[in-house]
Amino acid sequence: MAFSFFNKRDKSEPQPAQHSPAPSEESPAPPQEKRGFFDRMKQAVTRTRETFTESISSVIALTREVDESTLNDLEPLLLSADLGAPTTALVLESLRQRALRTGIQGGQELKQLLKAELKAILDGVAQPIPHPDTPPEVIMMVGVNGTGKTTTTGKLAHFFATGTHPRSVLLCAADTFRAAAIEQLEVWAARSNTPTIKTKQGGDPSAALYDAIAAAKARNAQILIVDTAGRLHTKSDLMKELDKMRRTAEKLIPGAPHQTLLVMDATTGQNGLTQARLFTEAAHVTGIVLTKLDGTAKGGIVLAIATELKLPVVYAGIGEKIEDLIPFDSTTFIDSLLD
Ligand SMILES: Nc1nc2c(ncn2[C@@H]2O[C@H](COP(=O)(O)OP(=O)(O)O)[C@@H](O)[C@H]2O)c(=O)[nH]1
Ligand SMILES: [Mg+2]
Repeated sequence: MAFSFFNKRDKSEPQPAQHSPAPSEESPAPPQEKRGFFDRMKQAVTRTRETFTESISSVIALTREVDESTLNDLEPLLLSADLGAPTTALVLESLRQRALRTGIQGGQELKQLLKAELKAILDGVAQPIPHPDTPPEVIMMVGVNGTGKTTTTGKLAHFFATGTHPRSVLLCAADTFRAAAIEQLEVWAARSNTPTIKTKQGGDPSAALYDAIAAAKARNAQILIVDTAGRLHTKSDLMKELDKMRRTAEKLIPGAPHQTLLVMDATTGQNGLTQARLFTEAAHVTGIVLTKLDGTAKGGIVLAIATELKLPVVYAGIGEKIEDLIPFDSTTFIDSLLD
Protein backbone atom coordinates (compact mmCIF):
# COMPACT_ATOMS: atom_id res chain seq x y z
CA MET A 1 0.00 0.00 0.00
CA ALA A 2 1.27 3.47 -0.83
CA PHE A 3 -0.04 6.07 1.58
CA SER A 4 -0.41 9.71 0.78
CA PHE A 5 -2.23 12.77 2.00
CA PHE A 6 -3.92 15.34 -0.15
CA ASN A 7 -1.33 17.69 -1.52
CA LYS A 8 1.22 16.08 0.70
CA ARG A 9 3.18 13.20 -0.73
CA ASP A 10 4.94 10.97 1.73
CA LYS A 11 8.47 11.19 0.37
CA SER A 12 9.64 8.12 2.29
CA GLU A 13 7.14 5.91 0.49
CA PRO A 14 8.41 4.92 -2.95
CA GLN A 15 5.70 4.98 -5.58
CA PRO A 16 5.17 1.59 -7.26
CA ALA A 17 6.71 1.46 -10.71
CA GLN A 18 3.59 0.21 -12.46
CA HIS A 19 1.51 2.97 -10.95
CA SER A 20 1.78 6.16 -12.94
CA PRO A 21 1.83 9.36 -10.89
CA ALA A 22 -1.47 10.23 -9.31
CA PRO A 23 -3.36 13.46 -9.91
CA SER A 24 -3.39 16.51 -7.73
CA GLU A 25 -4.86 14.67 -4.73
CA GLU A 26 -1.44 13.07 -4.20
CA SER A 27 1.22 15.25 -5.72
CA PRO A 28 1.54 18.83 -4.58
CA ALA A 29 -0.70 20.81 -6.89
CA PRO A 30 1.19 23.37 -8.98
CA PRO A 31 0.79 26.84 -7.43
CA GLN A 32 -1.49 27.94 -10.26
CA GLU A 33 -3.79 24.95 -9.78
CA LYS A 34 -3.83 25.47 -5.98
CA ARG A 35 -4.74 29.10 -6.49
CA GLY A 36 -7.48 27.94 -8.84
CA PHE A 37 -8.92 25.58 -6.20
CA PHE A 38 -8.80 28.37 -3.62
CA ASP A 39 -10.62 30.85 -5.86
CA ARG A 40 -13.25 28.29 -6.78
CA MET A 41 -13.76 27.20 -3.17
CA LYS A 42 -14.06 30.82 -2.12
CA GLN A 43 -16.65 31.41 -4.81
CA ALA A 44 -18.55 28.24 -3.81
CA VAL A 45 -18.80 29.16 -0.13
CA THR A 46 -19.85 32.75 -0.77
CA ARG A 47 -23.25 32.30 0.88
CA THR A 48 -21.80 30.55 3.92
CA ARG A 49 -19.13 33.22 4.24
CA GLU A 50 -21.75 35.95 4.12
CA THR A 51 -23.92 34.52 6.90
CA PHE A 52 -21.00 33.24 8.94
CA THR A 53 -18.06 35.59 8.62
CA GLU A 54 -19.91 38.84 8.22
CA SER A 55 -21.91 38.32 11.38
CA ILE A 56 -18.80 37.10 13.17
CA SER A 57 -17.04 40.23 11.98
CA SER A 58 -19.72 42.37 13.54
CA VAL A 59 -19.26 40.58 16.87
CA ILE A 60 -15.51 40.88 16.55
CA ALA A 61 -15.57 44.54 15.59
CA LEU A 62 -17.12 45.41 18.94
CA THR A 63 -14.64 43.34 20.89
CA ARG A 64 -11.68 44.73 22.79
CA GLU A 65 -11.27 42.04 25.40
CA VAL A 66 -13.01 38.76 24.63
CA ASP A 67 -15.26 37.73 27.50
CA GLU A 68 -18.13 35.38 28.23
CA SER A 69 -20.65 37.63 26.50
CA THR A 70 -18.60 37.73 23.26
CA LEU A 71 -18.53 33.94 23.25
CA ASN A 72 -22.27 33.84 23.91
CA ASP A 73 -22.77 36.11 20.91
CA LEU A 74 -20.73 33.72 18.77
CA GLU A 75 -22.83 30.69 19.63
CA PRO A 76 -25.92 31.38 17.44
CA LEU A 77 -23.66 32.34 14.53
CA LEU A 78 -21.83 29.03 14.62
CA LEU A 79 -25.12 27.18 14.93
CA SER A 80 -26.68 29.07 12.02
CA ALA A 81 -23.80 28.04 9.74
CA ASP A 82 -24.72 24.43 10.60
CA LEU A 83 -21.67 23.51 12.64
CA GLY A 84 -24.09 21.59 14.85
CA ALA A 85 -24.42 21.69 18.64
CA PRO A 86 -21.54 19.31 19.53
CA THR A 87 -19.00 21.15 17.35
CA THR A 88 -20.18 24.57 18.50
CA ALA A 89 -19.88 23.51 22.16
CA LEU A 90 -16.41 22.12 21.50
CA VAL A 91 -15.17 25.28 19.80
CA LEU A 92 -16.64 27.65 22.40
CA GLU A 93 -15.26 25.63 25.30
CA SER A 94 -11.82 25.70 23.81
CA LEU A 95 -11.99 29.48 23.26
CA ARG A 96 -13.32 29.94 26.79
CA GLN A 97 -10.38 28.00 28.24
CA ARG A 98 -7.99 30.08 26.20
CA ALA A 99 -9.64 33.31 27.34
CA LEU A 100 -9.33 32.19 30.96
CA ARG A 101 -5.70 31.07 30.59
CA THR A 102 -4.10 33.87 28.64
CA GLY A 103 -6.93 36.18 27.67
CA ILE A 104 -7.87 36.93 24.07
CA GLN A 105 -6.94 40.43 23.04
CA GLY A 106 -9.54 41.68 20.63
CA GLY A 107 -11.39 40.51 17.55
CA GLN A 108 -8.45 39.73 15.31
CA GLU A 109 -6.94 37.32 17.81
CA LEU A 110 -10.33 35.73 18.36
CA LYS A 111 -10.69 35.22 14.62
CA GLN A 112 -7.26 33.62 14.31
CA LEU A 113 -7.99 31.31 17.24
CA LEU A 114 -11.35 30.37 15.76
CA LYS A 115 -9.69 29.55 12.45
CA ALA A 116 -7.08 27.39 14.17
CA GLU A 117 -9.79 25.61 16.17
CA LEU A 118 -11.87 24.82 13.09
CA LYS A 119 -8.85 23.69 11.10
CA ALA A 120 -7.73 21.40 13.92
CA ILE A 121 -11.16 19.74 13.91
CA LEU A 122 -10.86 19.01 10.18
CA ASP A 123 -7.23 17.90 10.38
CA GLY A 124 -8.09 15.61 13.29
CA VAL A 125 -10.05 13.32 10.96
CA ALA A 126 -7.78 13.57 7.88
CA GLN A 127 -6.87 10.06 6.76
CA PRO A 128 -4.15 8.85 4.46
CA ILE A 129 -5.72 7.29 1.37
CA PRO A 130 -4.44 3.73 0.96
CA HIS A 131 -3.89 3.53 -2.79
CA PRO A 132 -3.29 -0.04 -4.00
CA ASP A 133 0.13 -0.96 -5.36
CA THR A 134 -1.41 -2.57 -8.42
CA PRO A 135 -4.28 -1.05 -10.36
CA PRO A 136 -7.20 -0.94 -10.71
CA GLU A 137 -8.12 1.15 -7.71
CA VAL A 138 -11.81 0.60 -7.00
CA ILE A 139 -13.85 3.56 -5.73
CA MET A 140 -17.46 2.98 -4.71
CA MET A 141 -19.90 5.88 -4.58
CA VAL A 142 -22.73 5.46 -2.06
CA GLY A 143 -25.46 7.64 -0.57
CA VAL A 144 -29.17 8.41 -0.69
CA ASN A 145 -30.99 9.40 -3.89
CA GLY A 146 -30.51 12.89 -5.20
CA THR A 147 -27.34 13.69 -3.28
CA GLY A 148 -25.28 13.71 -6.50
CA LYS A 149 -23.71 10.25 -6.80
CA THR A 150 -24.07 9.91 -10.56
CA THR A 151 -23.04 13.51 -11.21
CA THR A 152 -20.02 13.12 -8.94
CA THR A 153 -19.05 9.83 -10.60
CA GLY A 154 -18.95 11.70 -13.92
CA LYS A 155 -17.02 14.63 -12.43
CA LEU A 156 -14.51 12.29 -10.76
CA ALA A 157 -13.91 10.45 -14.04
CA HIS A 158 -13.12 13.81 -15.62
CA PHE A 159 -10.95 14.85 -12.65
CA PHE A 160 -8.81 11.70 -12.83
CA ALA A 161 -8.66 11.57 -16.63
CA THR A 162 -7.52 15.18 -17.00
CA GLY A 163 -5.25 17.34 -14.86
CA THR A 164 -1.50 17.13 -14.40
CA HIS A 165 -1.25 13.33 -14.29
CA PRO A 166 -4.06 11.80 -16.33
CA ARG A 167 -5.17 8.30 -15.38
CA SER A 168 -7.29 5.81 -17.28
CA VAL A 169 -10.75 5.44 -15.81
CA LEU A 170 -13.56 2.93 -16.25
CA LEU A 171 -17.08 3.44 -14.91
CA CYS A 172 -19.50 0.84 -13.60
CA ALA A 173 -23.23 1.61 -13.80
CA ALA A 174 -24.40 -0.30 -10.73
CA ASP A 175 -27.54 1.71 -10.02
CA THR A 176 -29.83 -0.76 -11.73
CA PHE A 177 -32.75 0.27 -9.54
CA ARG A 178 -33.66 3.79 -10.57
CA ALA A 179 -35.23 4.29 -14.00
CA ALA A 180 -32.81 5.96 -16.43
CA ALA A 181 -29.91 5.86 -13.96
CA ILE A 182 -27.75 3.93 -16.42
CA GLU A 183 -28.49 6.35 -19.26
CA GLN A 184 -27.73 9.29 -16.97
CA LEU A 185 -24.31 7.83 -16.18
CA GLU A 186 -23.70 7.19 -19.88
CA VAL A 187 -24.28 10.86 -20.62
CA TRP A 188 -21.60 11.77 -18.07
CA ALA A 189 -19.33 9.03 -19.41
CA ALA A 190 -19.62 10.45 -22.93
CA ARG A 191 -18.74 13.94 -21.65
CA SER A 192 -15.55 12.67 -20.07
CA ASN A 193 -14.90 10.11 -22.82
CA THR A 194 -14.86 7.28 -20.29
CA PRO A 195 -15.96 3.72 -21.11
CA THR A 196 -18.81 2.31 -19.00
CA ILE A 197 -19.71 -1.24 -18.04
CA LYS A 198 -23.42 -1.74 -17.42
CA THR A 199 -26.17 -4.27 -17.15
CA LYS A 200 -29.87 -3.75 -17.80
CA GLN A 201 -32.24 -1.96 -15.44
CA GLY A 202 -33.34 -4.36 -12.71
CA GLY A 203 -30.19 -6.43 -13.18
CA ASP A 204 -27.87 -7.53 -10.40
CA PRO A 205 -25.49 -4.68 -9.50
CA SER A 206 -22.92 -7.17 -8.18
CA ALA A 207 -22.90 -8.91 -11.57
CA ALA A 208 -22.29 -5.54 -13.26
CA LEU A 209 -19.45 -4.90 -10.81
CA TYR A 210 -17.99 -8.36 -11.48
CA ASP A 211 -17.92 -7.62 -15.22
CA ALA A 212 -16.53 -4.14 -14.63
CA ILE A 213 -13.62 -5.42 -12.52
CA ALA A 214 -12.81 -8.06 -15.13
CA ALA A 215 -12.89 -5.36 -17.82
CA ALA A 216 -10.77 -2.98 -15.76
CA LYS A 217 -8.12 -5.68 -15.35
CA ALA A 218 -8.24 -6.71 -19.01
CA ARG A 219 -7.93 -3.09 -20.19
CA ASN A 220 -5.39 -2.06 -17.56
CA ALA A 221 -7.66 0.69 -16.31
CA GLN A 222 -6.11 2.50 -13.35
CA ILE A 223 -9.32 3.54 -11.68
CA LEU A 224 -12.77 1.95 -11.57
CA ILE A 225 -15.55 4.18 -10.23
CA VAL A 226 -18.79 2.44 -9.26
CA ASP A 227 -22.08 4.38 -9.24
CA THR A 228 -24.60 2.66 -6.94
CA ALA A 229 -28.31 2.94 -6.19
CA GLY A 230 -29.54 5.28 -3.47
CA ARG A 231 -32.69 3.45 -2.63
CA LEU A 232 -33.95 -0.08 -2.82
CA HIS A 233 -37.22 -1.32 -1.37
CA THR A 234 -35.97 -1.02 2.18
CA LYS A 235 -32.85 0.32 3.81
CA SER A 236 -31.79 -3.17 4.78
CA ASP A 237 -32.11 -4.25 1.11
CA LEU A 238 -29.82 -1.42 0.13
CA MET A 239 -27.25 -2.24 2.80
CA LYS A 240 -27.32 -5.93 1.83
CA GLU A 241 -26.84 -4.99 -1.79
CA LEU A 242 -23.87 -2.75 -0.99
CA ASP A 243 -22.42 -5.48 1.17
CA LYS A 244 -22.73 -8.04 -1.62
CA MET A 245 -20.94 -5.61 -3.95
CA ARG A 246 -18.16 -5.14 -1.43
CA ARG A 247 -17.70 -8.87 -1.15
CA THR A 248 -17.67 -9.28 -4.94
CA ALA A 249 -14.97 -6.60 -5.23
CA GLU A 250 -12.91 -8.09 -2.41
CA LYS A 251 -13.05 -11.56 -3.97
CA LEU A 252 -11.65 -10.31 -7.27
CA ILE A 253 -9.21 -7.74 -5.87
CA PRO A 254 -8.07 -8.21 -2.27
CA GLY A 255 -8.43 -4.87 -0.49
CA ALA A 256 -11.12 -3.55 -2.86
CA PRO A 257 -13.10 -1.36 -2.74
CA HIS A 258 -10.14 0.84 -1.82
CA GLN A 259 -12.31 3.87 -1.20
CA THR A 260 -16.01 4.05 -0.37
CA LEU A 261 -17.14 7.64 -0.76
CA LEU A 262 -20.40 8.73 0.81
CA VAL A 263 -21.98 11.47 -1.26
CA MET A 264 -23.77 14.04 0.93
CA ASP A 265 -25.82 17.02 -0.14
CA ALA A 266 -24.64 20.09 1.81
CA THR A 267 -28.03 21.77 1.47
CA THR A 268 -29.72 19.07 3.58
CA GLY A 269 -27.63 20.08 6.58
CA GLN A 270 -28.30 18.22 9.82
CA ASN A 271 -30.83 15.88 8.10
CA GLY A 272 -28.11 14.76 5.74
CA LEU A 273 -25.99 13.97 8.76
CA THR A 274 -28.65 11.64 10.14
CA GLN A 275 -28.92 9.82 6.79
CA ALA A 276 -25.15 9.64 6.56
CA ARG A 277 -24.91 7.81 9.86
CA LEU A 278 -26.85 4.89 8.43
CA PHE A 279 -24.29 4.49 5.67
CA THR A 280 -21.20 5.01 7.76
CA GLU A 281 -22.33 2.30 10.13
CA ALA A 282 -23.12 -0.24 7.41
CA ALA A 283 -21.11 0.57 4.30
CA HIS A 284 -17.48 0.97 5.50
CA VAL A 285 -17.34 4.57 4.31
CA THR A 286 -13.80 5.96 4.01
CA GLY A 287 -14.60 9.56 3.13
CA ILE A 288 -17.25 12.09 2.18
CA VAL A 289 -17.95 13.95 -1.03
CA LEU A 290 -19.91 17.05 -0.05
CA THR A 291 -21.99 18.22 -3.03
CA LYS A 292 -23.91 21.44 -3.67
CA LEU A 293 -21.61 23.56 -1.49
CA ASP A 294 -22.35 26.27 -4.06
CA GLY A 295 -26.03 26.30 -3.12
CA THR A 296 -25.91 26.61 0.64
CA ALA A 297 -25.26 29.07 3.43
CA LYS A 298 -24.67 26.11 5.72
CA GLY A 299 -21.19 25.01 4.66
CA GLY A 300 -20.35 24.63 8.36
CA ILE A 301 -21.74 21.10 7.95
CA VAL A 302 -18.16 20.14 6.95
CA LEU A 303 -17.19 20.62 10.61
CA ALA A 304 -20.23 18.72 11.92
CA ILE A 305 -19.24 15.82 9.63
CA ALA A 306 -15.77 15.76 11.16
CA THR A 307 -16.99 15.93 14.76
CA GLU A 308 -19.99 13.67 14.47
CA LEU A 309 -19.08 11.17 11.72
CA LYS A 310 -15.30 11.25 12.30
CA LEU A 311 -14.80 11.23 8.54
CA PRO A 312 -12.87 13.57 6.26
CA VAL A 313 -14.48 15.40 3.36
CA VAL A 314 -12.27 14.45 0.41
CA TYR A 315 -13.98 16.23 -2.49
CA ALA A 316 -16.43 19.10 -2.74
CA GLY A 317 -19.05 19.52 -5.45
CA ILE A 318 -19.36 23.18 -6.36
CA GLY A 319 -21.78 23.24 -9.30
CA GLU A 320 -23.47 21.14 -11.95
CA LYS A 321 -20.78 21.16 -14.63
CA ILE A 322 -18.24 18.40 -15.17
CA GLU A 323 -15.33 20.48 -13.85
CA ASP A 324 -17.25 21.54 -10.72
CA LEU A 325 -15.46 19.20 -8.33
CA ILE A 326 -12.43 20.13 -6.25
CA PRO A 327 -10.28 18.12 -3.86
CA PHE A 328 -11.12 19.25 -0.34
CA ASP A 329 -8.37 20.82 1.69
CA SER A 330 -8.88 22.11 5.24
CA THR A 331 -6.70 25.22 4.89
CA THR A 332 -8.36 26.24 1.64
CA PHE A 333 -11.79 25.74 3.16
CA ILE A 334 -11.20 27.60 6.42
CA ASP A 335 -9.35 30.45 4.68
CA SER A 336 -12.19 30.69 2.15
CA LEU A 337 -14.68 31.05 4.97
CA LEU A 338 -12.83 33.38 7.30
CA ASP A 339 -10.27 35.43 5.39
N1 LIG B 1 -25.51 22.97 -7.64
C1 LIG B 1 -25.05 21.71 -7.61
N2 LIG B 1 -25.85 20.71 -8.02
C2 LIG B 1 -25.38 19.45 -7.97
C3 LIG B 1 -24.07 19.16 -7.48
N3 LIG B 1 -23.90 17.81 -7.54
C4 LIG B 1 -25.05 17.29 -8.04
N4 LIG B 1 -25.95 18.26 -8.31
C5 LIG B 1 -27.33 18.11 -8.82
O1 LIG B 1 -28.05 17.23 -7.97
C6 LIG B 1 -29.04 16.52 -8.70
C7 LIG B 1 -29.01 15.05 -8.36
O2 LIG B 1 -27.80 14.48 -8.83
P1 LIG B 1 -27.61 12.94 -9.17
O3 LIG B 1 -26.19 12.76 -9.57
O4 LIG B 1 -28.65 12.46 -10.11
O5 LIG B 1 -27.86 12.27 -7.73
P2 LIG B 1 -27.92 10.73 -7.33
O6 LIG B 1 -29.36 10.36 -7.22
O7 LIG B 1 -27.24 10.64 -5.99
O8 LIG B 1 -27.20 9.95 -8.37
C8 LIG B 1 -28.77 16.83 -10.17
O9 LIG B 1 -29.70 17.78 -10.62
C9 LIG B 1 -27.37 17.43 -10.16
O10 LIG B 1 -27.16 18.37 -11.20
C10 LIG B 1 -23.24 20.25 -7.02
O11 LIG B 1 -22.10 20.11 -6.56
N5 LIG B 1 -23.79 21.50 -7.12
MG1 LIG C 1 -27.75 8.32 -9.47
